[in-house]
Amino acid sequence: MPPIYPIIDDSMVPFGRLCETAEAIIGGGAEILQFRSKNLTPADLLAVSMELRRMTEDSKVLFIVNDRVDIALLSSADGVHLGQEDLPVAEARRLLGDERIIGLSTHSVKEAMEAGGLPVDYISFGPVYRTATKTDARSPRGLRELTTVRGQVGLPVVAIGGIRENNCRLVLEAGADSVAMISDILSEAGIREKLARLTGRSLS
Ligand code: 3NM
Repeated sequence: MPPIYPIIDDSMVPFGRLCETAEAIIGGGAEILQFRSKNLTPADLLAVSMELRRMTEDSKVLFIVNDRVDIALLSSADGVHLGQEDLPVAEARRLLGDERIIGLSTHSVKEAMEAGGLPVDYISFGPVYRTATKTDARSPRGLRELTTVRGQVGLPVVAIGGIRENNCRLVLEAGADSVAMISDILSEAGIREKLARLTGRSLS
């Protein structure tokens, strides 16, 4: 699992700037990119996903679609990230086959341990810190619970929720294999430079 896991959320990026945002994230050295949309029509969601697939493929970046197994398949994404209320993982796996990546959101030690018995490739765990990005996010779990999850679950753990450039090292040290970030990456100009600092990639 790449240590930095950027997510483009269409509630934070105007429709017309989704692709240039992806370009900056890829140009900064990201190795994985998730597209999360709660607002687009299925037609727009597919069109944007196909374009992001094209861009990520050219750069050998893994492309993950949030929630939507159909869009992941139609856009030839590398995988899908599912929430607890999305399609059951076993059914998603039937549609996606064995090669594609499935990630599953978890929000407690119990959910994380249950995921250990499911056909998923990684779990996310969060919110680690308070976040305003996910309106229905639970209360923060903190680093100690993250470390417990790390110790109990054999799958790669992607920490999420309130993670920023200035606290991501602590989260990785607490046991996360990867840190997912939305607002800290998307909320300011200089996305390419931020990614380059996070990934340790020097820009030419
Ligand atoms: N899932 P930011 S927290 C999409 O707890 C999402 O599963 C969460 O955004 C979870 O990096 C979250 O801006 C929002 O805090 C993360």
